[in-house]
Amino acid sequence: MRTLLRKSPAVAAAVLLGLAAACGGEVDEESDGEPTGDAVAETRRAALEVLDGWTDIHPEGTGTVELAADDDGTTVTLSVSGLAPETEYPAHVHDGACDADPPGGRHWLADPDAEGGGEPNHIHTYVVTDGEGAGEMTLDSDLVADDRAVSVVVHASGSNEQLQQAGADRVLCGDLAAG
Ligand SMILES: [Cu+2]
Repeated sequence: MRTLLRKSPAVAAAVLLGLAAACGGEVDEESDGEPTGDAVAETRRAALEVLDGWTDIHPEGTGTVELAADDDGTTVTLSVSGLAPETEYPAHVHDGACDADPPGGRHWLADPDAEGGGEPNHIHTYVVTDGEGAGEMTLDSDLVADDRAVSVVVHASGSNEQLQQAGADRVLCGDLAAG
């Protein structure tokens, strides 16, 4: 008679990863808060705020983003309002804080050492606003956003008058925090 109690390698690996994440959390007290590339179990959120240059153009610009990462990937839920109507805005997970220069730093890369091209290496999406300048989207990425993922940046799309007026293509930024 066959036993149904054998452990699958996938389950064993998931258990090991879970333990590794838990251990990483416990030794965090000794770190100075610098990103380590460790997985983060909790959901992180950010309030998106209008960046310099865009405060006059989109004074009501605001939004929220939620990043839920587990061993299988990351779900990004993005909501914006107060932007231009019926416009597509690219949004990315970034590796710097919103008070960095430029705001949000660079793209978060799943493999920071990878050469360009090939497999997708960063979490990029876009949100399309409705007639009122509001929009929502949800993205499921296979990439696991670790603690090097620091912020989410919403960019202006294409080249237009507003873009030139603002002098920068970064419209909104939010620093990710647990909770
Ligand atoms: Cu970006």
